[in-house]
Amino acid sequence: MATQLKNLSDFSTATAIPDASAFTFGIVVAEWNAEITNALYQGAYNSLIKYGAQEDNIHSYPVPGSFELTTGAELLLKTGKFDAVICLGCVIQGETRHFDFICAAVADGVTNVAIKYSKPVIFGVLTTDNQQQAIDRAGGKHGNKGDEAAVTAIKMAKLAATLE
Ligand code: DLZ
Repeated sequence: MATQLKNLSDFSTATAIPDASAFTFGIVVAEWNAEITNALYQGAYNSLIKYGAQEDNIHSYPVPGSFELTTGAELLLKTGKFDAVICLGCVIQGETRHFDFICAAVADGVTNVAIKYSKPVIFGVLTTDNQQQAIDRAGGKHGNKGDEAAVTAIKMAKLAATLE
C-alpha cells in the first residue's frame, strides 16, 4: 500500500523521486519543431536514466506532430507493456487557429487515453507564443520540461504500482 500522507501540511514539500528501475516507459515524440522536441526528449531520457530506469525499458517512438501524440500513446498502451507514457511535443502559435485546435486536442486526448488504460500519460507538450519561449523551456533559462515530464512519469508509475 502507498505511503499515505498524514495531514495537509505534508503537501508543503515535494515528495522524493522514486526509483524507476522496475518500470517500463514509452516516450512518444512529435517531429514538428524537431529541435525543440529533441531537446525535450534528451531531457526526459536522461532523467529516466538518472532515476534508475534501465535503457532496455525505455522505448521511444516518433509521431509526425503533437496532434498524433494521443494515438501514439494509445498504440503503446494497448500493448500492455508500459507503466507510463510520456508525450513530448511543441506547438507554437501561428497566424491561424490551428494552435488552439492542436493544443485542445492533445490535452484532451492525453487525458482520455490515460483514463481509458488507467495508466499515467504525461503531457510534456510546450504550448508557446513563439520559438524563444520554447527554447527557454527546452534546456534554456526555464529548464527542460522534458525532465519534469520524466519525473512526473516516475512518480505516477510508482503511485499506480503501489495501488495495484
Ligand atoms: C499542422 C501543424 C501546425 C500548423 N503546427 C504544429 C506545431 O506547432 N506543433 C506540432 O507539433 N504540430 C503542428 N502541426 C502538425 C499537427 O500536429 C498534425 O501533425 C497535423 O495536423 C496532421 O494531423
